[in-house]
Amino acid sequence: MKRYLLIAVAALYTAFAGFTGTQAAPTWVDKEVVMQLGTSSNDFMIAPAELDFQTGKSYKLVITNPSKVTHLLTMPEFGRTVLTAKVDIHDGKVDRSGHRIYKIEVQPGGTAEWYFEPVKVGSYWVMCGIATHAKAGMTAKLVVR
Ligand SMILES: [Cu+2]
Repeated sequence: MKRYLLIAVAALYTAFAGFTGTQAAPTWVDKEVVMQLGTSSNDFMIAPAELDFQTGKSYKLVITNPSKVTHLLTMPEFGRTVLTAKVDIHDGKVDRSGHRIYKIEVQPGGTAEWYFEPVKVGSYWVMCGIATHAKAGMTAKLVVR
């Protein structure tokens, strides 16, 4: 029953998302957050290293890549514990199954906008899925309270 409710909510979000452009955040977005993959001087980091979210709030996560190499935001758990409304990719791609998001690739200079609502409290590690980038420092923690 709970599962059906979640799907219904996700469908509702998708319907609303259809009326919005990609520039301004839809009115149902409670908070816009920016996550940066790498830097313009090619440092291997994710900034900020920790992001806090609250259940029941709608987020627009803007993922940028100012570096000169491709990065692949990889989420073993986080992407399947949130309700995703939509993902807009500008130069990159998304690996998803329905509204479960596993990986978001962002090309150099590209951005991705991920609209979601966290529903499960917890701490989730995310990293760059490109070989050696995570070991070089491209990890971050997403905390849902
Ligand atoms: Cu990377």
